[in-house]
Amino acid sequence: MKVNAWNEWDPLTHVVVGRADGTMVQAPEPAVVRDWPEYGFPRGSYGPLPPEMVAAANEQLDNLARILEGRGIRVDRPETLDFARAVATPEWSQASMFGAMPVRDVLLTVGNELLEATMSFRSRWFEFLAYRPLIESYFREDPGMRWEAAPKPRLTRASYREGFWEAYEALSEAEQVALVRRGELVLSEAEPLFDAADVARCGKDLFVQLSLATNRAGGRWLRQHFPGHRVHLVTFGNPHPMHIDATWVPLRPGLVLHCAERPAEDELVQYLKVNDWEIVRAATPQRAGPPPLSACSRWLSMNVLVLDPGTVCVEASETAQIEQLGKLGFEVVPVPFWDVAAFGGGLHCATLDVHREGVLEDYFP
Ligand code: ABU
Repeated sequence: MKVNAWNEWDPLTHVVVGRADGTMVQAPEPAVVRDWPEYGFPRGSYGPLPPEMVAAANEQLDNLARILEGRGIRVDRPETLDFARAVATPEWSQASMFGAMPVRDVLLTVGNELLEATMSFRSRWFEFLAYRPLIESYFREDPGMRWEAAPKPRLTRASYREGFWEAYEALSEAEQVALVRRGELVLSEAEPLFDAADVARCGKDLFVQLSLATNRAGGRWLRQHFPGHRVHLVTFGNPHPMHIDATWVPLRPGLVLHCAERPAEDELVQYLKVNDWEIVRAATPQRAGPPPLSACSRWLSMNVLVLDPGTVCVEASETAQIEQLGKLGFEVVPVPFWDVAAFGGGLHCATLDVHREGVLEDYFP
């Protein structure tokens, strides 16, 4: 058993798949208020996702685990916590936590290192505990593994821009995108904050999205932490950026899938082009809007899990995306996963690479 993964596409041999049990619509907090009145959660209310939704999501997560195991990939699962309980640090308290489905948000594998992200939601401060039994076992099994945790954030009022959401929702989309481009969203720069799912790994290059969960200080911390890498802080024309993996998805050396509704910066596009990378506009999703009770967008259609440079798992109902990837030369493994969306994402979000065969390479020489 070894921890090793340098990019998003090398042959996958060991993975963690999340669990839906106990997931909450988290209580309001400075970073986020999950108001979904149109989906049955009245404004200001919060609580556990309905049991029938949990059962349906777990069925699809278990099925993904079986599919991966059937391909000879070792699959581990986290231990869930009582996410309904209130949590506190000496500086704040929060009425509930969130869940243990989107493993990718919390943990980042870079080479032999497993890094626990800071996270930026109070409801997600303790989420790393769901993965600690696994991380401890990897640390025991692999003497070469490096176990790191980014500085635990304070998440006091100073970590958030006062009155951000009211002011932001009153802006036009163009004005919102201008703030996205400047990296001036809900998070202040008081301390480093990042979610692991804002990082796309391409060997020596790490692309880090500034978002509603990741600030410049978080990007700076990552740059200092990985001195052997080129860490690029990037933005996209998305007024609600939250994790890079439904916007900018490296599929194999020389090929990235991009959500054209969320334009990349010219500098990033040029960086890829001078290195002969192809940027492919992702197929239009089958659905017009986001899934019920989900904080994600319909672009979960491109939240794919690459098994090796020729094989990719795609949500089974996303037929246009399946067809496009087939034409790009991939064997596509269709995986029903839409019932998982409300629990924090798609196939990439729900998984964490523990081991991919391969070594550190420079794909942008
Ligand atoms: N957390 C991944 C999905 C984000 C999005 O829908 O853009």
